[in-house]
Amino acid sequence: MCEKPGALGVCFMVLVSVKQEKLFVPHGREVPADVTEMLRAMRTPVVMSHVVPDADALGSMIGVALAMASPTCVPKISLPEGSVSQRLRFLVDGGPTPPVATAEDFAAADGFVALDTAKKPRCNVGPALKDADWSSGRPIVNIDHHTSNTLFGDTNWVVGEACSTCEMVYYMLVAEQRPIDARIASLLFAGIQTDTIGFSLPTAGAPAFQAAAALTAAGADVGDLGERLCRSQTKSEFDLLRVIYANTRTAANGQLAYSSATHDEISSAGCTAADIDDQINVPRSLDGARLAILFTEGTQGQTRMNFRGAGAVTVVELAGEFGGGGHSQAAGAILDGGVEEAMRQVLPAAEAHLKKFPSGS
Ligand SMILES: [Mn+2]
Repeated sequence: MCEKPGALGVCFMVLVSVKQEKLFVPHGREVPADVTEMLRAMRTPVVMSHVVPDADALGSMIGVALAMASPTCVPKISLPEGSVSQRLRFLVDGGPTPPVATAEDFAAADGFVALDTAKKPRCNVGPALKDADWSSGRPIVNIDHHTSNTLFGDTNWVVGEACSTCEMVYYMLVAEQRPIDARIASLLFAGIQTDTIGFSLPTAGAPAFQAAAALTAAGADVGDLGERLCRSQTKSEFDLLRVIYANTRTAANGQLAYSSATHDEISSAGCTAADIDDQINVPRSLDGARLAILFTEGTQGQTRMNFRGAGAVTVVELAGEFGGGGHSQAAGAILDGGVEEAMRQVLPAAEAHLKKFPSGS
């Protein structure tokens, strides 16, 4: 292409302009001006995500905190002891991560950034602050892609069509012309990769692939992330999966698939509440299942339900019946009591809910 020495300069310019051209924000992913302004005004923010943080929560939280850090802004992250799963620990430890906020940091913060969190009580602020008015009048910027988001921030940027919060954060950094280094690229890629289950959900639209391609070009370590996220089960996670497979049942002619793990089963496997998340994919993967539910008693006396819908079946309304929320086809809720009790309440409601979606839809 560039055999003539004189053509080198031209070639270089073409490459540079192509690179710049690629970095555009697609329609529907524009960050509102008040979000940008509020973030810019913060000097000592605490950046947080949801309880039982997944890769999207951790990636967007650490990514935003790293991107905000400057000589005039010192962000801390909210990550209470024991809240990160064994599998995702590497996202926190695998590179520079802003310091974890102490109680003093919460008190001294001049604002808060909540990522991937649908409602304020789900913010991962730890047991001491959970029921307290931890923001007490200071601004909250709320950035999320859950359709059930309650808009609890002082400014809210919620894009239900975005595949992940990490996708939104990527476009925010592009709009802001903030540099994206390899660490931030890997964190954001991890959220996009996992929230789309390896780019296999309908939420993986062109903006997701565009962001993923640019993050790969910016240094996201796709192979390492794949190895750690998809092919690195610890023995205890593996043992828990064995339980989930063994406990899987079907109802409604196979259209409803569900499984469970009691508190004893979870701790006997060597796992904790923090390790429960994508095991819902076990009942969800059964051929013919249009609605999948996972019941887990990670915290003694509380049963968490993960709901997934396939085809035309949405589940956010079903989760809402039990005080939960989420995305249209991936949602959750928590009930007091053990697994058996939760099943008694939820399974009949799930069968009734399924009837709203004629088979074949
Ligand atoms: Mn998410």
